Amino acid sequence: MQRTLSIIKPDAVARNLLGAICVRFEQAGLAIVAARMMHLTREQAEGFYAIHRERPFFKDLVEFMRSGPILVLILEGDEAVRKNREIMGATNPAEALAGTIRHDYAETIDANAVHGSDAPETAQQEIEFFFEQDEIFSRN
Ligand code: RTP
Ligand code: MG
Repeated sequence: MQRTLSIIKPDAVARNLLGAICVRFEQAGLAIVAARMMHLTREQAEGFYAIHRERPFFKDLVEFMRSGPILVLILEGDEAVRKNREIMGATNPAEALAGTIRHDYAETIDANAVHGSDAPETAQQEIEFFFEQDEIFSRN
C-alpha cells in the first residue's frame, strides 16, 4: 500500500471537473484518504514547486497555480505513485495517451489539470507539505 499527492489544478476546478477527475482515481483503485480545497499563496506555490526554481517556466507555473482554488488530495492504493502518473498522462496534454486525464481534460502544458508526485520519496514530502497526520483517513 502506498500514498501519493494529487492536486487538481485551477484550470480543472474552474471548469467543474472535480467529480470527473476524482472518479478516475477511484475507478483505478486509488482511495481518496485526505482532501483540502485551498487557494495557494505565492509563498506556498513557490515552496511546493521549489525544485523547479531555476527552470524558465517557474514564474508562469507559480502564477498559474495561484490563479484560482485547487483541490489537494492524498491517494492511497497499490503502487499509488506509478498508477496515478499513468492515469494522469504526459505533462504535455498533446502527448498524453487517449483515456488519460490530461488527454481528456487538459488544454495546455501550463494548464494541465492535475499534479501527481513523481516518486515515493517526493510523495512523502509533498504529503507533509499539505497535511497533518490527523487529517489523513487511511482505508487500511
Ligand atoms: P506535475 O509536477 O505538475 O505533476 O507535472 P509533471 O511532473 O508532469 O511535470 P514537471 O516536469 O514536474 O513540471 C511541473 C509543471 O510545470 C509545467 N511545465 N511547463 N512550459 C514548459 O515547458 C513546462 N514544463 C513543465 C507543467 O504545468 C508541469 O505540470
Ligand atoms: Mg512533477
